[in-house]
Amino acid sequence: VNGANSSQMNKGAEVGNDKQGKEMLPKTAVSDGQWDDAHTLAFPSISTSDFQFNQDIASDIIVETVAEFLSKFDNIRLVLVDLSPKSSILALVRAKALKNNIDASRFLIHVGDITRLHSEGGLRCNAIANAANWRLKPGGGGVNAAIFSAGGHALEVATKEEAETISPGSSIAVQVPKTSPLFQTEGVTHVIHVLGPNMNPQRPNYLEGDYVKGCEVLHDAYSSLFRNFISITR
Ligand code: AR6
Repeated sequence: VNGANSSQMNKGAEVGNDKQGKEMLPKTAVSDGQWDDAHTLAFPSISTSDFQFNQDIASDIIVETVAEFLSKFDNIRLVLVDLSPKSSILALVRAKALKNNIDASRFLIHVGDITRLHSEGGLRCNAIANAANWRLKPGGGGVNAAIFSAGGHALEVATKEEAETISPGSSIAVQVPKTSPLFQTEGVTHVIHVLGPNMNPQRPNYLEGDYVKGCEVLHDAYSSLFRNFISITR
């Protein structure tokens, strides 16, 4: 898609080995300086943990929607984030992004906490995405609990003002209040709540293993997220 050569790409995407010889992902090894003025969206893998969506299928959809989005818009950058260097979704996406020649300077794979990207990861991301629940409620574990906790009460209030609920495959952008620690410490101006497809029988909107519908909803979720991000930057 883009013209990054393989040596550039390897810099940000090298795989090391831990003591057990298992695959380990490095922290993002890309200088952030050139991107200070650029628009950057960090996002977690939607639906692949608590919502139990198949990670291999999800990684195809992530790479496809990212490639499409980056080819349409210049001067923006995307960062896929997960907590563990052993994250299998990060490994899958990294391998497929390399195979598809996605510009590694515009699509980063980052190990860390999405609520501490600047303070701990040295990354400036003006927007972060949340894998939300349909009621847009704080708590419940996963990245949703982390983002609402880091955003503080102000983020909860601002979210409520935007919407009461969200439907699968859609997203809602919320401006982070200036009083929120997420803005003050991390420089995050927007949280974009996304609701992905649910393959967990214990959760609402369960798709009963229907991956035709599930893929459609996950694709819509990322498209909606990226469109919402663009509308923020304009
Ligand atoms: N920073 C970065 N990534 C994280 C963090 C974090 N602080 N915490 C989790 N992840 P999940 P889902 C990764 O379960 O599958 C919630 O309870 C995690 O490793 O948060 O869409 C909501 O209320 C995984 O790769 O979201 C919903 O009810 C990814 O974030 C439900 O879970 C998404 O995992 C949504 O389930």
